[in-house]
Amino acid sequence: MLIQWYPGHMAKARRMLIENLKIIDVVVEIIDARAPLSTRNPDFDDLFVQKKRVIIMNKSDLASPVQTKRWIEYYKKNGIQAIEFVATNSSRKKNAVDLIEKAAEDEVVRLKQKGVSKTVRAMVVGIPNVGKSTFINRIAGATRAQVGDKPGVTKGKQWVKITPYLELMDTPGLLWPKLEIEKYAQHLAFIGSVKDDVMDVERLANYLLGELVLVCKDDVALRYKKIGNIENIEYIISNIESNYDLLEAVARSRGFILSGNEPDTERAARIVLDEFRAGKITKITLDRIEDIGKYDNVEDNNNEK
Ligand SMILES: Nc1nc2c(ncn2[C@@H]2O[C@H](COP(=O)(O)OP(=O)(O)O)[C@@H](O)[C@H]2O)c(=O)[nH]1
Ligand SMILES: [Mg+2]
Repeated sequence: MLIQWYPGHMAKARRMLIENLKIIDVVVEIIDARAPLSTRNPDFDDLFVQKKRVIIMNKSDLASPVQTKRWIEYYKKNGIQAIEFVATNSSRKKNAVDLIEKAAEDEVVRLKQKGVSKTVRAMVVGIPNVGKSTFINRIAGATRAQVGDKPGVTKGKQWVKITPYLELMDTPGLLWPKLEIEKYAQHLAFIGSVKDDVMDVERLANYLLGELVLVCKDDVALRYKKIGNIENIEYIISNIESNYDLLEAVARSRGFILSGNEPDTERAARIVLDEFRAGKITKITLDRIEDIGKYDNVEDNNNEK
């Protein structure tokens, strides 16, 4: 799957981020709860090793609640506090503010004992489209950060006062995901983090259906009835690269038929992607804890060649 990011933008965004790191106390990492592995930049651990960090599992309205809880426990075991979040919904703002303040608490207390009132400075970081701008707007309570995908757009440093002792940088730090791992690239494409016009949408939607059927066949069959009628579905999924049976079943379920009784798989593909991204098929977490390291090895092998 060919995906083109913009190396020039990436280098610049990374430089900006490292520059800004010097003046901040807490790094707020935003990830997409549907893909906690795929939407994390592999450099996070190295870049932020000296910083207090928290993880916001955003878009948790679209993810499996059980899986999100498991991920939060996993991060906690690794010494990072994380919360589930829905940046498009106002109800949990306080959880995020508490989380960030708590991360800097030791330092605040230490300085207080010296008679210094410390203002905690936090920066939001993440890969494109995870909801960084929406999060900042939600926390700041105004439309300060522009929502949309415009990598490389930079402004002067601005701080938004969240509480008397907490300030948030209004420009998020931008990093890129690890696209060399095919599985991660695919998951990013499923959730809409990669522009569809650089990909074959039919192939993409067909792969997505294969992955969904493996995890939650009943939900998929409930939405696209003819998928429930497919025989040998395991065989079809294990040969997903050489057939479009799942996508054709979606087209027939919706009555998307072309002349000659041909299923309109292109139209079906767009519907599947749109409905999945809107959370209409099911709430699903594509990256699971048991997948940690599973695909990284594949990449290591490639490097040795
Ligand atoms: N369903 C859902 N959509 C969200 C959430 N947060 C952000 N979005 C949407 O995701 C898209 C990308 O958000 P944006 O803030 O521009 O991402 P950024 O590139 O990281 O700054 C927008 O369409 C948002 O409305 C969320 O918690 N749930
Ligand atoms: Mg943004």
